[in-house]
Amino acid sequence: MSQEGFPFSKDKMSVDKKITIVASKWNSELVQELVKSGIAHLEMLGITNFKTVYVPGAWELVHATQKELAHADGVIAYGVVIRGETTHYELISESVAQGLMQIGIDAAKPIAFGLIATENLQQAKDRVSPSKLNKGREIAQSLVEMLG
Ligand code: RBF
Repeated sequence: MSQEGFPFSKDKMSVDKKITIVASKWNSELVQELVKSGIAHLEMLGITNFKTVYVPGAWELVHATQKELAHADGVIAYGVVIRGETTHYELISESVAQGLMQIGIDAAKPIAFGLIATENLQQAKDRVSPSKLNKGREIAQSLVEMLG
């Protein structure tokens, strides 16, 4: 398998931007790993102007992100969707992806897309784990780079 992720850069990084982390409570143990890794990364970079808000599920990430972008410079949206036996997986993951992209375009502000959508629980665990793919950190870094 090819190496996932991208090389991190601190070029033109601003530490004074206002950031909101929006996280869902579905699959909360996994989402909490994303939140913890994201916060640890922001703090490591010296960023302190952030807060975290929680919503019930991934579907609600869209509305909450829109609300937060009214006053924040950027949003990190974290959630986990694991494929089940219904079509809800596709419905939720695709709708949330499109919703977040549209909101970011309309607001002309960056949103880091942290919806982990996987086939099974093990894949989700590997992606959120700080000792494995550590997507929470990578997604936080994406927002920081886009804020400039
Ligand atoms: N929310 C998630 O964040 N992850 C999921 O895997 C997830 N699966 C769902 C499966 C079904 C069948 C339903 C009805 C909801 C699911 N949700 C999930 C919750 C959804 O994001 C939202 O909170 C609720 O539909 C209420 O609007």
